[in-house]
Amino acid sequence: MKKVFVFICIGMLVMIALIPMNISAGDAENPEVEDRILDVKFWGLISFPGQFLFKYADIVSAWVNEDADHLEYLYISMKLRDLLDKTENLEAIYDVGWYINNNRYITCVHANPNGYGPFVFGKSEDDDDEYESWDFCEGSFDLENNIITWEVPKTAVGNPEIGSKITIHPHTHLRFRDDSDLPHWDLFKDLYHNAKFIKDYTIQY
Ligand SMILES: [Ca+2]
Ligand SMILES: [Ca+2]
Repeated sequence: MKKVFVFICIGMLVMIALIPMNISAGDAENPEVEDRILDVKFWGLISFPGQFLFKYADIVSAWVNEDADHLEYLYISMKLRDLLDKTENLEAIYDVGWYINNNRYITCVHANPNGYGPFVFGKSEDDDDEYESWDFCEGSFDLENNIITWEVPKTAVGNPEIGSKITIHPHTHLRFRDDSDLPHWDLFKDLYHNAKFIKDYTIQY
């Protein structure tokens, strides 16, 4: 009886060892940030009816991911209620700010009636809201799933070590088009301050 018990214990240990580890890589089902919906606000402050007009600016969630086949990149993603490749009138600005190793970065892309792009990322050299160093990166507008993704080369953000934490802060802004003569005020915003949760992402590779 004792031998049977030992065999069962060994068998259970082997099974546990064979179960793949549940790595907490971010994706649409397991985002680092889950925002509320219907919360695009005038000046970022005032709620209003007619949110259906601005579904393309309404953040649903955001996450960070890595790909074992492309270890050289960090993938930063933002999901909207209804992403459009062209806006009708306003300039839509999609930003995900992030901290890693006490350095402050942001990924950004604009969409307007001419289309979207380019995908860029910036670094704040003095940890304020201004980003001094900008560079282009690859990115995608997945209209089927309403997801924007930036592919940021790790070499451009200090090659973060395994175990480094990233905190992301997604936000969107709508304003008169950059190529118009109207003032470039941020008329409507969706901010992360009312998110349901914000979790850190841990570098896996
Ligand atoms: Ca939202
Ligand atoms: Ca929000």
